[in-house]
Amino acid sequence: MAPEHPAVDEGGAPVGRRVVLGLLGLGALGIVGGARLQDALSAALAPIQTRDPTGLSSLLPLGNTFRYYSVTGAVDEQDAGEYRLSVSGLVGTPGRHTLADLQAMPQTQLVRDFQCVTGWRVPDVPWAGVRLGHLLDLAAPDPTATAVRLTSFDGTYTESLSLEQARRPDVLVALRMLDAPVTHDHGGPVRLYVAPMYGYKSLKWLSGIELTEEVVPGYWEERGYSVDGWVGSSNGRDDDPTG
Ligand SMILES: Nc1nc2c(c(=O)[nH]1)N[C@H]1C(S)=C(S)[C@@H](COP(=O)(O)O)O[C@H]1N2
Ligand SMILES: [Mo]
Repeated sequence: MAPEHPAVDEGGAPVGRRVVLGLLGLGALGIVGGARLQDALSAALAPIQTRDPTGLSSLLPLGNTFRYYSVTGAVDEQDAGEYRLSVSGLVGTPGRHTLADLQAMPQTQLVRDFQCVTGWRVPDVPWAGVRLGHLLDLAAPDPTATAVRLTSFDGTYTESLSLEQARRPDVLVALRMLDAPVTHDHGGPVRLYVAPMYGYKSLKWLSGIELTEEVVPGYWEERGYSVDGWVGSSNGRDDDPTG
């Protein structure tokens, strides 16, 4: 069985243990009762699975839908007009981009799977946004920079990519997901989408891109996950990355 994310802050967890155990019982019935009961169960659970900081609902027979993850409790919504994305560190030209700035830049669209390391996967998700590489070009990294450190306005989560990974054409500063602006729960107004890697690399509520001398391991990487979170060839890593 796929590993669970290690224990997270359960401050925002509305899925109580009894609820989950009860639903697991229903899930067993669903296997007997067939697909229709599973559909009903998925519908009934929809409000719950959107708030699941523990990842426990991934044990339930929900089908291919996104789970909501946050290592912090509630994250304050960021007004689109107030949003800023800073680009700093070892750069010639630091940046401070508004959402409108980002929307005016060249947009890249991808249709790719999203796969959490705990085992759930959403196939063929439409994504759109600015290539991280484009923002790096604008910032003119110093020759001493080899990596980027990504920070979130949740105040806690961080991620990292080597400069080479960050410049891949399938790594987006995503403004859209599922054919709509990225919702708050999914990390909006702006999140990262690292198509060839597991979900934990796709930092939500993106607020900062910092150029660093070395890779600085991110939140889950400090807790045992691989810094290079490549998904197997199933997610297109070995295919044309622009496709
Ligand atoms: N800021 C922040 N970004 C995050 C996380 C998080 O807890 N906080 N969880 C990561 C993990 S483990 C996954 S699988 C995806 C889940 O994205 P979703 O909540 O849109 O389904 O977000 C990733 N980015
Ligand atoms: Mo994940």
